[in-house]
Amino acid sequence: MSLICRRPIPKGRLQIRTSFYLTANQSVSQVMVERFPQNPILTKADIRPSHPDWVVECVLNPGVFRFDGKIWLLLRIAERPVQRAGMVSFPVMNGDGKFHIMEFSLKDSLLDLSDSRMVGYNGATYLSTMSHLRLVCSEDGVHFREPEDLPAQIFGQGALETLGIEDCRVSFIDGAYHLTYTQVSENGVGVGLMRTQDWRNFSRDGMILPPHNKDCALFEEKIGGRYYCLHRPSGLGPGGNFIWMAASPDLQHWGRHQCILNTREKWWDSVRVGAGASPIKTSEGWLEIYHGADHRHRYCLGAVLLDLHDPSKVLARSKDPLLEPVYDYEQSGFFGNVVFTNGHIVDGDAITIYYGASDEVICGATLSVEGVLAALLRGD
Ligand code: MAN
Repeated sequence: MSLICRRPIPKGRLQIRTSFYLTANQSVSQVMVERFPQNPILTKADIRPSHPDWVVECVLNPGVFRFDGKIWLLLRIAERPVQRAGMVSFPVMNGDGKFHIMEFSLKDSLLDLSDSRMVGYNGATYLSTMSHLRLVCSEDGVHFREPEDLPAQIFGQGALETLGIEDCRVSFIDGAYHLTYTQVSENGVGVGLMRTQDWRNFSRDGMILPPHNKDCALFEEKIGGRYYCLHRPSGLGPGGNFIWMAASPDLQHWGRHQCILNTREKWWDSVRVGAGASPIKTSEGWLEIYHGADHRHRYCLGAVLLDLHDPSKVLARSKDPLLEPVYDYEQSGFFGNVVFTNGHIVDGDAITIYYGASDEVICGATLSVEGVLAALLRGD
């Protein structure tokens, strides 16, 4: 049994222990997560809006990959028109790719703005911002810029992306980058797939997991002859916001669905769990960094270890979060108390995660594969 000491309040910006325990024999075990001293590394001030009369409200939740000798982030950029006094407005795309602006008076009693991410109106739910994806690259993984020679912006297209595209995971499979991302429209929220080899030409394969579904992370190799993914369906009635696994012969048609990770009542991941980026293959199993949120919408990151040969078997799961919102930029912003990741780079023992903080800025942190595995196997 372990006695859990609550995490110390951080004093500096450099390095803190985010999981800290005293075990029964009084030895101290911990998983060190080192935030980048430069955090946040990207804010909305760094990003030009895609339309002259729009503002960038959030830059968040990047997919991450290596290409052409550099580290790349596929940022989620959330925008809306400059807000007029007394009004709320947001963009919606028509099926033909043209944007139009919806606007309501703040005095309208049918308006519900209780969640900053959404606009409720007369029973319908819209998003308060529209997201697209934007490429930036870096030599050092800390200082990012838009590429000079590649198209940087990817917008939603068609009837299933009229309210935008979000939170893209980038997986490298069979020589091609596979982008699994959230497609949002008035019809619902589902998972789309795009593929590219050169980041110039994309094939759009459409919706691979229908509403309500998001947080789809592909395994980067076949297991027992099949492709696998983690995904997060949810709906009304029995069930919840749990992580599921599915198998596919071709990455487009998914079946053999199984629920593999539930929420834990009264824990930091009591209300929702969702996969981060592609699982990391280790000698002990597939290591997945996932997000969990509680009833206050406080989002933390934890880890789960899945069997190498049958990844539906959960071998171990974090008790305490690996990363939780403790700094100002993680606690306050567009939607505060959120750390959310869907992208990382693995280099030997080092995992560098890139994460959205407070749904507004982008940060980085490093942790050790061995350190996380040791903590999981100890039962921390
Ligand atoms: C959802 C997603 C994420 C977002 C979190 C926190 O899970 O839409 O994009 O970061 O909520 O708001």
